[in-house]
Order: sequence, then structure tokens, then C-alpha cells
Amino acid sequence: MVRAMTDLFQNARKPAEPSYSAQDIEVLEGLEPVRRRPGMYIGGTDERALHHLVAEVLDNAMDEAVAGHASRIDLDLAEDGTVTVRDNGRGIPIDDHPKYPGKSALEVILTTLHSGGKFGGAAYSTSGGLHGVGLSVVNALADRLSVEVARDRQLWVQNYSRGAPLGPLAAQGPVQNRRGTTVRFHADPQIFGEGARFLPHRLYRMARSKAYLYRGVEIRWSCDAALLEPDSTTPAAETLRFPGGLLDYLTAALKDRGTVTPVAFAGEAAFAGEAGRVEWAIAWPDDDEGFCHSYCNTIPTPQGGSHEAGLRAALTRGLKGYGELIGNRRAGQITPDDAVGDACILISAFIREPQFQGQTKEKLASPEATRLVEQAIKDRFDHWLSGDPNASRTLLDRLVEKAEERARRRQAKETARKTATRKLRLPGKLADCSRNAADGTEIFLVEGDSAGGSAKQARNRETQAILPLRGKILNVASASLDKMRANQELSDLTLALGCGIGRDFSAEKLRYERVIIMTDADVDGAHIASLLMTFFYREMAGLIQDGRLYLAQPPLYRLTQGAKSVYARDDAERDRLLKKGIGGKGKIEQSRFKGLGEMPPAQLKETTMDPAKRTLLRVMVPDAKDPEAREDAEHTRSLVESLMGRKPELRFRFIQENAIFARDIDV
Ligand code: 28G
Repeated sequence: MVRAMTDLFQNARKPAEPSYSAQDIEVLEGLEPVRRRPGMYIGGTDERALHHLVAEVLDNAMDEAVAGHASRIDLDLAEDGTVTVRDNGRGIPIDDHPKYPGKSALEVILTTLHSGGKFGGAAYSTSGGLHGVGLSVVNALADRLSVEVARDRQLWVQNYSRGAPLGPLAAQGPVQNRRGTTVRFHADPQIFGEGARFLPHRLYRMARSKAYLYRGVEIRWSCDAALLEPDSTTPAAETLRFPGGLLDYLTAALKDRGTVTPVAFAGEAAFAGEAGRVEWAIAWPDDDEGFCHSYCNTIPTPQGGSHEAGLRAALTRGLKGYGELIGNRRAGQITPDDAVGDACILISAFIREPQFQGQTKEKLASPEATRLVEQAIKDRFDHWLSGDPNASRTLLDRLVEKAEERARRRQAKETARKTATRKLRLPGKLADCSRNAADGTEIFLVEGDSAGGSAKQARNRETQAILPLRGKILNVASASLDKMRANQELSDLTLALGCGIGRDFSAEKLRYERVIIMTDADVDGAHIASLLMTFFYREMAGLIQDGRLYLAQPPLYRLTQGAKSVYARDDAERDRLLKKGIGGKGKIEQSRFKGLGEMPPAQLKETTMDPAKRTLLRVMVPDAKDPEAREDAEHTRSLVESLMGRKPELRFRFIQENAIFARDIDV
């Protein structure tokens, strides 16, 4: 880059000034980052970025106008793509810059990066001390740029190319009745491509919106007629001046659409303590096609930010307050979305050193703007509402209606969403765990609602689900498939587990890591447990093979001696404990749980459900595919058949042969 500059200087008009060119190489190094990474400064090199160059120059002229020093701005687009912007302000200062002796302030402004640039650095300001920001970026990205300053009856000119001066600032002689700055530039095709063209329509709209945003300025737009399509709505020349400001803008934007209130809410208010001001124009259209265009210091903020937040707060609070005032109870539910969502809004804030934020710096971040805007607008809105009670009531009714409609839609959407999830297809009585993944979760199959209730209280909601099974569970060993499917308890169980049955069984779909049968420690409990095990054995054998089925071990007795309590699973364990003693003082109290439902949840948790303290029995069957276990597997199959199947004589024989066991459980 430095070499390229040296070449450039050999072509410069006054190559005989060595000190000048030496300094200039330094300057170019200063702008080199802009040419190297234009995206950092103008958000890309596309059409949008190209037009951003004009916005930067126009913003500087607008700053001079908003500061009260310029009343007129000209914007011209020539056939070769050269853009000229002129203001009648004070003219960029041309005296020596204090920090760079021998160099004009103008040249420093055009060749030095200020505050990091709009898209690169954190902060970016216009107006209030940082006048001229952005001109250097445009200069860096223009293959030709000239600045003219008319100041103190003198005209000064300096030409640049790709950020480098082609010569010193030169006096062009005296001028009469002229003051201000003119910047003329041509976008560098090396940066934007050979085919890059400014679109007249975009520049015209940009100029028009600036004119709306500052009523004190007149913008004269012109464009070479050859650039306009025959049917273009863009004029070749137009003087843009809108004494009505944003209200004119809103009226033009609404064209002939009807609005809810006859008069728009529009105005202008200064912030407390000379911190700036805000202008706004708002109407609620009949057709609900709202928009919100916000600006800060005439710079568009399409992503909103703090000034928009302040406006939303003012409107929402104003409408709710007015509703309260006139006794409209339904107004309480109005949200900011209801208040401003369908409104046509123009808001323009002027603040001293605005902070922009976001990917493309299109959002106002200055936090104080929220409060300032809200305070400035709120009183005026209250006043506007009470000024036309009929109109305000109509507006309020309309917004309340929309709020209710929105709430209904939200509700419907919510229901639709729930229906779409697996949750709603789950049985209603399942108390599911909150964890979605199966890993680390378990489902307790519990007999009856009262046991189910205790279990729900005793569980860990995140990982433990409870399915209370009431009514008779079918004996599946003797039931037909149809009958089994018709059984409510079994179909609930199948739904809850999610893994399907029979040929449809799929182990990966099991919704829990473990399935735990938790029945009372009595004969009925044992019966239900065996019915369930039979069901699993016949319909979800894979689940047992995978070692996922368990039996909980709830206690039958609690023995208390003074402050000490222990639990016993059965008579034998109780007797053993009574004999051995439990280490407390005084008489041992014995209580027998009639069912799990009777056990306080804390005890149920401690003895049976808490993974840290409980014991579970894993239900296992010998694997028929394992040759070593084939005989056992066959035995199991015939055992299940004899116990649970159709032939009562087999069951009878088993009970006879295993009488001890039968008596043991049949207390
Ligand atoms: C035509 C296209 C773009 C501008 C001005 C006027 C002044 C200025 C611009 O000053 C340096 C930094 C803070 C004072 C300010 C002139 C004060 C007195 C200006 C423009 C010096 C920048 N006299 N008009 N910059 N400030 N128009 N139009 O860029 O201390 S830029």
C-alpha cells in the first residue's frame, strides 16, 4: 500500500513538496484498514453498503443542518455515478489542525479514522464534537473525491483518490453569498465491483426521509434523467421540504388508509436537562398493517433500541392508565405488543452522543434514551387521550379486542403445541418425570390411587414417574391380543412406556431407563406383580432381557423402639429383628403397613424409592438364545404357562408343590 501511494504521488499535481508526501503516506496507512476490510466500516461491499456511502455524507450535512447552521442540502446523482452533496453550513474548517501542524483540519477529517468506524468499533457518534465522522471512510472507498469549502468568502478545494490527497488544499479565489461544504465522489469499482451503480430511487427516498426528519431543512434532489427508467416514480428533480415534519411523513405513508382515531398522535418534546429531544407521529390504521420507523439523529435504526422501548412503555402505560380512568377493566391486559404492534409509528430522537449497537449498528443502545423518551411522551399521550374521549374509547376497545384475540390465539397455539408433543398422548393418570431423555429415569407401576398419591409425593420429580394402576389387570397369559389391547390398564401402561408390544416392541423407544413394579407386600400385591411380570414376559420380553424390569421391595413392618425405627420386609425379617433387638430404649412398637398408600411419603421414599437407600430386585429370565441357558428358559416358559395360563390344573399342581412359598406370602 505504501508503494502504491508513492506511485500515486508521482502523478500528483504538486510532487515537489516532499514533506507533504511523507506525511501523506502516514495518512494512507491510517485509512488502509478501511480499504482492506470495508465490511468493518460500511457493513459489506454490496448494494446496501454502496448506498451507505451516500448516507454517511448526507448524515454529515444533516448534522450541520440539525445543529442550526445549514438550511439547505443538495443531492445530485450524475450519469457517470458521481454523487454530489452540498450544504450551506459553516464549511469544514480549513485552518491548520492543532495536532498536525501544516495540515488543515479538513484534511485531517478526510484522512483520519474517527472512533473506530461505524461497523467496527464499539461506539459511533454524530453531532456534538464528532462532526465529520464517516467522511474519511467514504474518502477511502472512493476512486475520486473532491471537497469544496466556501468559508470566509473564500473557496477552497482539495482532491483525493482512494483516501490520498492528490494535492494540497488549494484556494480557488473569492466567493460571494456562498457558504458551506460540497463533497463530490465516485465509488471505487475496485471495492464495489465494476457493475456497481447507485439507484436513483434509493437515493431519492433517502433524501426525502431526511427532509421529513428535520423540518428545518430543504433538500434539493436531482438526478440525470438518463438514469431513470421511463416509468420511474422517481423525479429527476424535486425540492423536498416538509414543515409538518413527521406528521407529513406519516400522512404520506398512510396515503388514503383509514385510521381508528381521526387525529394522529404527533408532537415533539424536549428531554429534561437539555439532553435532546424527540419527535413522533403515530396512528392506528383500520387495517392493522402497522410499521415502526425509528431514527436517532436522523439515522435510521431499523432494529429499534432504547428510544423505541421508551415509546412502547409510554403508550402501554398511557393506554392502561386511561382504561383505568374511564373504568375499562379489560384495558389491564393490554401488552406493549397490543399497544404498538399494529400501529404506524414514526419516532425520531435527537441525543447528544448516541451509542449504536448490533451487527450492523442499526440499533440505538444509549440506555438513558428509554427513560427520556418515555417521560417526554407519556404526559403528552395522556393529554391526547383525554382530549377526544370518544376517539380514545374506540381506540381502547379496539386494542382490548386485539389483546383478547391475541390471548386466544396464544392459547390455541399452546394447545396445538401440547397436542403435538408426546405428553398429551400419554395416559392422563401418569405423573411423568420432567427429564425428557430416558437415561437415569424410572417409572413406578403402583397399585391403586392411594399408593399412587403417596408415591407421587415421595418421588424425585425429575427422574421418577408414577403410573397408578387401578382396576383389574387382565391375566394376559390367558387373554387374547384383542382383549388385552382393550384393557385400560394395560393400554395405559403400553402408552406410558412408549416401546410398543409384541411384534411392535422396540427397546429403543422405552421412555425410561428402568421399569419398577411397586406393589404392596401382601398377596394381592404379589398377584398384581405376577400379572404384570407375565405381561412383560409375553409382550415385552426384550425389556426383561435387557434387565430393565425391577421389583421394588417395600417393607411390611416398622419396628420402633424409643427414637429408633427399622423396617422389615416380611415376617421372617421382623422375627429376626425382634430377637436381635434394634438398639433403642424401652418397648419395641410394631406397626404393619396395610398398603403402600398408608405409608407416609417420607418413609416410602426412604425405604423403597430413594435410589440411594432402597433395594430393588431385578427380574431376569434365562435367555433362550443362550445354549447354556436353554433348559432354564424352557423351564421358565412352562412355569409361566402353568402359573398364569389357561389350564387351572397346572396352577393347582404348582401351588401344591410350592406350598411353603405360597403360605409364606399368603399372610
Ligand atoms: C456536503 C457534504 C457533507 C460539514 C461542517 C462544519 C464544521 C465541521 C463539518 O467541523 C470539526 C470538530 C469540533 C469544531 C464546525 C465548522 C464548527 C465550526 C464546523 C458536511 C470543528 C468539524 N465551523 N459541515 N464539520 N469540528 N458538512 N457535509 O460534511 O470542533 S462537516
